[in-house]
Amino acid sequence: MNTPNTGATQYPAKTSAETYIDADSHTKLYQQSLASPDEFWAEQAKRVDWIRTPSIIKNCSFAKDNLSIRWFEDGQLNASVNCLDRHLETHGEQLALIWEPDSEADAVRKFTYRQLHNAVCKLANGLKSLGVAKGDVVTLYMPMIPEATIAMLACARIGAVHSVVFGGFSPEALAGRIQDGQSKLVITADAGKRGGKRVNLKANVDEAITLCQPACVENVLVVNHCGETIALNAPRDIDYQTLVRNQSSECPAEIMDAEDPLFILYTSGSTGKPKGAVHTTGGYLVYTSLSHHWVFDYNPGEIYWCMADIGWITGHSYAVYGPLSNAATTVMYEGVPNFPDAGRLARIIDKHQVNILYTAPTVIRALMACSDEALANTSRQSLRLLGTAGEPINPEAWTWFYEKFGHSQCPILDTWWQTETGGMMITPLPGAIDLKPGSATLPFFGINAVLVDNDGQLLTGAAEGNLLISDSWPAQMRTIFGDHQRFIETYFSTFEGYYFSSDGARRDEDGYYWITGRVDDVLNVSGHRMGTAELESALAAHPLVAEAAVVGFPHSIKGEGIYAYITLTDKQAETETLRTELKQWLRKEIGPIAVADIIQWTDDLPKTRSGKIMRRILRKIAADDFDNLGDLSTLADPGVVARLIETHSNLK
Ligand code: 6R9
Repeated sequence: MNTPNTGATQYPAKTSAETYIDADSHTKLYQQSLASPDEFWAEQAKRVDWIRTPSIIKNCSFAKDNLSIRWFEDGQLNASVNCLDRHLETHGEQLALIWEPDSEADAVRKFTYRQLHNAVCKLANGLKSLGVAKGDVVTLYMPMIPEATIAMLACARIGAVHSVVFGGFSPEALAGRIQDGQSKLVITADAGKRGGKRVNLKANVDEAITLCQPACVENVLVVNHCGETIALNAPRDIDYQTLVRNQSSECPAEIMDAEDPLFILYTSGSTGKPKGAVHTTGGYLVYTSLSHHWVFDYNPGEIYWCMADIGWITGHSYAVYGPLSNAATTVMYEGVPNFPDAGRLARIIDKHQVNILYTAPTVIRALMACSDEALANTSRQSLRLLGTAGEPINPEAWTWFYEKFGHSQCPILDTWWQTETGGMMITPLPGAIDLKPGSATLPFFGINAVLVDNDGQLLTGAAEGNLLISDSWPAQMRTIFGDHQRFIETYFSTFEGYYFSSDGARRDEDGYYWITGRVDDVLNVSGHRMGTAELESALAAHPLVAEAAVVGFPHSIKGEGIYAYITLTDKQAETETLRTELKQWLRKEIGPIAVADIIQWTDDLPKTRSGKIMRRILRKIAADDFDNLGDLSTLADPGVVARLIETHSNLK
């Protein structure tokens, strides 16, 4: 990112309440967290209620031949008890969840901690009555409704492993994830609502199940959310209300070992099918609870809104487990930020008097593009802190968000992390770390970030390189579901002895980190991760496509757009009709988040003599950056580059 490297600016730390930590104690505590991790994490683990307190804290090695990631391993606990039961005595009547519907005309739903506890216990008992037991994988394909949170916590309560699949994924993508996890149960809704439109989730589940061969799904639990009359296919399909109605609102929680899996969440990598990231119970809960507490400086009684969909890691860690373990009052919103107009987000903030907002750069850029409408008739004076995650935030968007949206009163917490890391890794702490627009600032406690060049040489001081982490942290993913070897190869083999994030970063003279983006073939479109390999194989599955190469290109709202170079089996077919058809095809194969912005027909792709596509060249052409194509000498046919540039230029 092209960011002026100005000195850290003293943005106001907060406008009310007490901060938990100041600059001096932050520095001391950070150093202690690296020097004595056992001592530091034993202390932090106390914020969680343990059934058996751990005596072994950290047992980790990043050595490729002896990889071990175990935290609090002799401890026992239950995540749902930590998010619910332990708050009942002191916060039982406090709101845990405020649900804002897609349409402003519909009713808000609210749950106190006691009501949420009851709902979770009823569903947990219902799941048990269906034969769901500890260790079973339950797939959730849900809209953003309270039942999604309830289902996650009900699984956690009985030791079932939830695997949430984003509701925007296609039946094909859902089927792959159900099949990989061998789920016996899918929890869904008749439909979801987004921006006034219906998403027919149940119909997608039906289609996905027919694609799962051999069949693994025994039951489908359906929440009647939209009042659609949908066919329930008995005895497989079960109505949610009917199942929970007569269940007891008490359900003893399963005793889980710290290293028992809590959930699987699929994420895209640069190659192959999506990876099921496995997160375990103890370390994940300690880390998400601690980071939510410190990064958002959460004070009792505040209203906290994380906008992420529960289908993504941000929704897991900072809409569910982090805030609920801290007895926060959370807002959940069903719809999209700019429906029915760009002012919706700010209206929700005023309506529920939101104090802390956690969102994504793509949302900020979309609102900034219609700034007047986004801010009209709202005060947003309740806001105290603003957070972002998911992609680099450009300084223009940062400044608009800070000055206009937050009235220059709220620090912006630009948090860098990944599905794999479970929690925030590089992030400001309000009151303790000064901000620089566009920088995620400094590593969180216990995180030792390092930069290396492509040969693995450590870079010191101000430098730019590959971002690695040199030692384990409690919320780290433990394995790829069903493929531990792939886990080792993906994250611990490129630079031995380190966790490789696949992101690049620059460190400035103050030690601040500026994330430059992925260094692998993963695209980040509106904060959604997509592997180029996945997109390419989906396109190549079309009968007229001979070969497809997909790259990202700079997009003013989405951050990155999808640019596909396609060779057809029949040149005559290079028509606008086919272009439209291929765009629809991609949406159908992957889901509505996969929108090909530009399709360029080409007879040939730039390949090395050994047949590898040189994406570097394709990326530069897509970005109109023709002067820096780099070394072309390894190309089998250097002439292809000029032809690609010519067609690209004619496309515009
Ligand atoms: C939490 C989440 C992870 C990838 C990651 C990086 C990008 C996330 C960022 C950021 C710059 C930030 N990313 N946060 N880039 N600044 N604050 O988004 O997880 O969906 O797994 O994506 O997102 O490239 O590698 P996930």
